[in-house]
Amino acid sequence: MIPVPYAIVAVEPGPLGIIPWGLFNHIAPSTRVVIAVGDEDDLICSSTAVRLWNKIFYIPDENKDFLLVLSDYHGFPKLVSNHYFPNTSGHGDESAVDARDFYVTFKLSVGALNCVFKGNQCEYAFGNGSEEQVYMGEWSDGQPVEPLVWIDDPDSMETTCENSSLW
Ligand SMILES: [Ca+2]
Ligand SMILES: [Ca+2]
Repeated sequence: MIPVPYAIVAVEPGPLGIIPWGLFNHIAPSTRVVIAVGDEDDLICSSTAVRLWNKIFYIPDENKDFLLVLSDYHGFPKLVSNHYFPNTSGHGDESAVDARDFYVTFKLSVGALNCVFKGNQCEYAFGNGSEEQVYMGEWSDGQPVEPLVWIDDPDSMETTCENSSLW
C-alpha cells in the first residue's frame, strides 16, 4: 500500500502506457500537484502531463499548477528544455547544474515540500503563475532567463515538441 502523498511534483512525466489510466484519478483530493513540461521534450512532449492534469480535475485550482519550461538560447550554456534536463547533467547539457536545475526541479520540489510540511513558500510551487513560481534567474548580462509559463488550459497549450502517437 503506497502512502497517500502530500504532494506530487511531476517534471516531464510520461509515457502514458506504463501507469494504468484509472489510477490517476485515485490521487487524493488533498494532494497538491505541480506538473512541468519542456518545450523541446521530443521524447514524451506533453501528452502524459495533460492527461494527468485532466484526470485530477477534482483537485482545487489553488492546490495545482501546470507549467511550461521554455528553452533559452541567449547565452552559454544554452538552456534547452529537452527531456533530459531534470537529470541535472543530462544528455545534451552543456553544463552540469544550471538555471533549469535550480529554478525548475529544485525550486518546485523544495517549494512543494515546504508548503505541505511547513505551510510556507507555497507560492514557489503552487503560485498560480506568481513571480516566485515562474522566475528563472538572469543571464550574466542581466537579461532575464525566459520565465516559466503558467498554463491555465493545458489542453490548448502549444509547444514546439510533438507528441508521439504511442504516448
Ligand atoms: Ca493553480
Ligand atoms: Ca543541468
